[in-house]
Order: sequence, then structure tokens, then C-alpha cells
Amino acid sequence: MAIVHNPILSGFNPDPSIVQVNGQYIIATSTFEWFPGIQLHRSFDLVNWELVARPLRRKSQLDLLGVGDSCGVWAPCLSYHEGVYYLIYSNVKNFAGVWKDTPNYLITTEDPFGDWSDPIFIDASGFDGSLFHDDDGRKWYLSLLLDHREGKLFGGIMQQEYDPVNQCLIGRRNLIFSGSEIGITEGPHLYKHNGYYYLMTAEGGTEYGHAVSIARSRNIEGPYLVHPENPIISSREVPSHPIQKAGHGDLFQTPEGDWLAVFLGGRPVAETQYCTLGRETFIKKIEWREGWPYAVNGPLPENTIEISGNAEKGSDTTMHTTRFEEEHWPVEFQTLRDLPSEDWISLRDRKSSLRLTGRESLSSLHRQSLLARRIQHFNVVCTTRLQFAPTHFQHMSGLICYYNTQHWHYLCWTANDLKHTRLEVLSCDQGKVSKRAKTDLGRTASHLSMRVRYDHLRIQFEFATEDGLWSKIGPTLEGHILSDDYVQHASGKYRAAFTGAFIGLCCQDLTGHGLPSYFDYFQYQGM
Ligand code: 6LW
Repeated sequence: MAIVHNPILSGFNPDPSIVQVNGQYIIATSTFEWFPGIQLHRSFDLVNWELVARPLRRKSQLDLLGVGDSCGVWAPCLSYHEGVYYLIYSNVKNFAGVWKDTPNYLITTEDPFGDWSDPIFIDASGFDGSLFHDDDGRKWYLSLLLDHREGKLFGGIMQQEYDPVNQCLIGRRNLIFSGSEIGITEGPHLYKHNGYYYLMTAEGGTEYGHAVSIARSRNIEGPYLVHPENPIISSREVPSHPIQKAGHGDLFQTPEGDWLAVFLGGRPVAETQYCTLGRETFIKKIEWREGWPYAVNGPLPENTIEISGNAEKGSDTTMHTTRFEEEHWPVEFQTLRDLPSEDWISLRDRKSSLRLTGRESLSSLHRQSLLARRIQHFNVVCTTRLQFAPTHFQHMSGLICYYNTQHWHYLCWTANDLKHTRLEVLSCDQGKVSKRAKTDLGRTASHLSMRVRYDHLRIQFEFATEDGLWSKIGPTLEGHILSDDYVQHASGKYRAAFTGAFIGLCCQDLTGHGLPSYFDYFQYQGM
């Protein structure tokens, strides 16, 4: 037997959609305002997973400039049929008002880790687009219907045939499922098994009431009857369970015919409601009884599951040092909304260093010079060394713990009025920026080393000058403000917040004249 450890994809990896093709498993997860779009992880044994690629690499596939925090790429649907991989994805333009603007696109490829096609626009009636390939050769598009009338939002699951030749929806649009009594019905995926169509949905909202629901019908257009023991996966009834928010699932089979489901979940830091690693991907076994799927060992997510085979988990190499000597930075890194281009980010400008050209502020929804990676461990230490020559308080660069434009902690190298090196610890909480610490180094340093320790809910910055002596700077900072749970509810009015905490490098030149900073390395150590 082999042991699979949950989460199989740690850190901000929500809304998993999975295919199994010739024994290779591929999971697609949401990436929101982070670029490139959609994470593809691969496994050959369900035990070991690696981040391999992100398909949305061109502006023609994904334009994120100006999208709000936690907008952008929501809930991809990955499917495979007769040698072709299909990806449906939403590019949510805004989620703040009564209307949401949620165009859905389709891209295809024969090599999921190579280039994908330019997008085909499908429909914008709601998010969570999904594609089902029926065994009669017809293809069906599903999504939730956003209904803004009379204060509604979730208008049920709509379905319409997709014509792959003319690349458009055809025929009647049907509302096939209004949801179970749990409600907030989204994330539709359709399956066919033993003569039934099975409709899996995410219900209860993607927080602590979340659930994986399922219904079935003999007719693809319904009516769909809800599972007699719905939901099949959830922790909504057990608030003390260490894995919460279980929902948004996708069913799949192994080559041997075993059934499993992947789904998202969150791990609150003990005694709190804060899931600082965001919504992660988990897995459970599924068994069929009397024509219905049931989660093995009940609906609660499990820390481990046993599967056939003899795979062993590889060493969780938790020390990654990136020395910026390669042609490209490691796949773990993403930029914010903007495509990388030589004018603002370069590995070729100076040997063994990354240049970030100072651009817009940390409040900008457009062109920030920021490169970061999601945290994937509850206890993380990240270190970097940079060369910067600020002469004005509007020149800033350094190490940042970032959730969104309104929530971050920043160890910032800037200049005082004597043009000497000034280090500041800045925090942003619900958009309000506060200076937590500052120190003038009394001269102009050429290089500085920076380090951050993010240990569960506590963050501490450190720095060292050329003498290599490390000093703490600033107080212990609030790690919980970089979580969905805090951002959604802190202001008293619910705010969309679906991403996760990142740690990375950034540079701002608010004069607009592009002062650069150069980073020698970035080290991530997870414990
Ligand atoms: C996603 C929806 C959901 O589109 O959260 O977990 C939304 N459920 O299905 C964003 O991740």
C-alpha cells in the first residue's frame, strides 16, 4: 500500500480540476491576479506531485491589468478527450459590485506542459465554467448563472451545448440544477457512469460552510436528484476538525479503475480561524454504493489516505536557493498582474542577479515590479541580498510578505533627507499603511541582506549590512492579516479574498524614472 499525505498541493492551490491520462495525473488550480495563469501540477503515483507549468503565459490568453484583488483566474476546468486537453477558465474582472463581469474562455493543446492555443470566448453569464465530453461525441458547457436581481447572486447551474467546429455555444440554454438545500451552488463538473449523469458542485460558500455536493439524472438536461446523504465531502458539521473549508471537488479514476476526488480545504492555525496557507488541494477515496458515490471513511477530509501501489513520498526538499544565474527564475515564482518583460525584470542585465526596475506603488492594480512565491509551510524563513541606490523617499525596494494591495508587511530600503540609507518596516492592514520601525544607517550602503521569519501567525524582519551581522528590525508583525479569513471579514463588510500569502522581492520608483534594484539570490526554507 502507498500513503498519500494531505494536502497533496500545499499553499494557495484552490479549486482543483484533475485528469488522468495514461497513468499521468494533472491538476489545474486557480491563480487569480497572479501571472502566469493556472498552476499545473503533475504526478504518476498520487503520492509525489510537482509544479510543472502555467498555461496562460501570453497577454492574448490572459490580460490581468487592472483586475481587482482576488479577481482574475477563478476555478479552471481541465478535461481530456481523444488526444486533446481542454482548459476552461474565468477571468473575473471585478467582484465588488452587484455585477461581476466574468468572461469564460477555452484553450486547447495536445501537450499540456507546452504551448496552449489562444482563447476562444465562450460565455460571461457566470464563473466556474466547465466542459463535459459526452460519449455520443457532443460537448456541454456548464457554469453557475450569476443572478443580480433582488439581491440574489447564485442563480443555479446552467448548461448549453458547445460546438467545437464553429467554436461557440449552440442550442437551448438550460438551468439544470438550482442546488441542494445547502445553496450557494457553484463549481459544476459533470460525469457519466453506469447510465447516469452525475453533477458535482461546490456548495455552502468557500469558507467554513463549504461542501462537495452531488446529484444525478438519467437525462443530461436533468432533472437532477440530490444524493441521499449529501454532501459527500465536507467539514461544515465539525468546526473542530483540523481541515476545514472542504469543497469544490472533482472526481477521477486511476488506470486500475479506483475512484477518488480532489477538493480544496484550509488548515486553520491552531485555536484560530486563520488559514495562512490559503486554500490547498486535498484528496479522498470514493466508493460506489447503490449507484451513488460515497467518500471512504465518511465526508471529513483525512490527513492521509492509503492507495494501492508502493510509491513513497520523496524528501520534501524545503530549502530552495535561487541564485538568479539561470535563463529564468524557478517555476514557483509569479508576477502580479503584469507579464514579465525586459523593461522591468531581467536576468540578463547583470551576471548572476535579478534586476527589478522600480515602477508603481504597492497599491497599484496595474504595473508593480514584484516577483514572489506562495508560502507552502507554516514556518518559513526567506532571505535575500540586494544592491540599491535610493536617493529619495520615493525610491523603495526590498523583501515583502504580500496578500493583496491592502494587506502586506514590507522591509523597505529607501533614503532619508540626507540621501543616506534608511530601512523601514511598513505594514498595510485594510489599506492603512503604518511605519512599524525605521533605522538610518548613517551612510549609503551598497548592499544589504534581508530576512523574514514567518512562523504561523508571527512575522519578524532582520537585516545585515556588508559586515554580515544580522539584526532584528521592528516588532513581531501580525501574520494573520495575510489570510483569506482576515481579509474577508476584517472591515466588517465581506470582501472577496480567495488567494494566499506570498513572500518575494519588489521595487518601487514613484518618481516614474525607473531606478533599478539588483537581487543576488532568494532563499526559501520551509519547516
Ligand atoms: C470559485 C468557486 C469557489 O470560483 O471559490 O470554492 C471561487 N469555490 O467555485 C474562487 O476560488
